Amino acid sequence: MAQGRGGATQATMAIGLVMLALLLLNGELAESEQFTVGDNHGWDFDVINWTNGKTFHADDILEFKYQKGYHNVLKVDSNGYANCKSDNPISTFESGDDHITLARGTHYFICGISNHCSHGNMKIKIIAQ
Ligand SMILES: *[C@@H]1O[C@H](CO)[C@@H](O)[C@H](O)[C@H]1NC(C)=O
Ligand SMILES: [Cu+2]
Repeated sequence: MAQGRGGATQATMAIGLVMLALLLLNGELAESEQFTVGDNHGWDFDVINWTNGKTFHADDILEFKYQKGYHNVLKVDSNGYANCKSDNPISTFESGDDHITLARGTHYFICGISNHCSHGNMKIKIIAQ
């Protein structure tokens, strides 16, 4: 009796461990990551290629650090991104230290100040998996 229960418990634990391993392999238990956009340069000119080689996931957090008033962060649609249109953003951030949590999908951010987007490459496209 005691032996039978012990066996069942061990089997349950083994199954549990296998499931845990599968979840870990799948990245399901991975904690959300925080990225400082532009790394040490922050949200600044020529940030456009900062995303190269990075993988983003839903619930990751982007931190945009910049001098308040000198830059801002506009979340725009694909057209706004392609044409650096700052007149109709989805949302506007301008604290100088903005934290944006990514939903799954494609996100576009540009700087809406002067011609920083069109002439300064201050734009990023983020695909959150
Ligand atoms: C970004 O990468 C593209 C393609 O490699 C390159 O042509 C462009 O000059 C880069 N832009 C900046 C600002 O680094
Ligand atoms: Cu700017």
